[in-house]
Amino acid sequence: MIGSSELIINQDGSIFHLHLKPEQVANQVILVGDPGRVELIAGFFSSVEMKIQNREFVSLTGTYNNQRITVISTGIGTDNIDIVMNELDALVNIDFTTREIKHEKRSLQIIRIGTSGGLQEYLGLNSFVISEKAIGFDGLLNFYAGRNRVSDLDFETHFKDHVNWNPQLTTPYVVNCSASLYRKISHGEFTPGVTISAPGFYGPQGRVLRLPIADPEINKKIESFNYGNHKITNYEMECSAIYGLAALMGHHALTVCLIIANRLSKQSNGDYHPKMKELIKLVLDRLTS
Ligand code: R1P
Repeated sequence: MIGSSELIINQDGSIFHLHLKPEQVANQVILVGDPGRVELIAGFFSSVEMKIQNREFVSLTGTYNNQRITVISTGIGTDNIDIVMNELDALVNIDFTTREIKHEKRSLQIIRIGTSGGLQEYLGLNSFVISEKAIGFDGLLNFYAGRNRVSDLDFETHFKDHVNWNPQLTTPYVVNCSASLYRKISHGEFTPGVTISAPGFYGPQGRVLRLPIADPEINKKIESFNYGNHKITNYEMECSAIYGLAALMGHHALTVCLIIANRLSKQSNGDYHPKMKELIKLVLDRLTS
């Protein structure tokens, strides 16, 4: 039995942060960083059965193409992903009455639709990237047993050697998307890539405003890195933890991002919402086809 300090259930039967109840979670889940993006997605739904908000976590379950989908905003960062993934998994795989892990596990299909900064010249503004792999600069997965089972250790070693990884930083981990979700979503419009999830927006992604960063050459080294035919394509802040925790928990996960800034050309697209709507529609159609 899992104690009430470890799995906190609110008085109404909902889980601590998300405020969701078990029956409110669909098998298909879309995660977004920005709480405002939840309504943008719901705008495509034929019906909405529930919406709930606590802190930055806005959750909504509705129907698209006759299929039930839950949309959740995670806010920014892998620390929030730890909460969202663990609570989602608890909602479907732990019995809230007995507080025991269920024998029969439910496996969710989880797609993150995010925004991101491009790290290759060929990845222009407004392009759609699909993350085949994610490199976690954030360190979250290092806290979990089984981390080495789901991380590509050879890729890790090559990457650390290539960039001369600073040992004062947490070791990066390298995790994969779900092959079945990738096959379902990734054709035509998407550029496949490797995504770095950083534990910050400025220094951890090599941005300098007033503070110099520890390794001013880091983005150049990242840009020139190859592993087989893989190149690192983009920075964002959540994908690594979603892939890593999904792999450990037995869920399927995929991240697609709209490139709203290119770090090499130093350009950004302030008005990315029309393109984001296009990406959302594309993902909803392919997910439910
Ligand atoms: C930073 O501005 C935020 O935008 C990106 C990053 O991953 C981070 O969460 O994604 P979202 O647009 O999904 O929030």
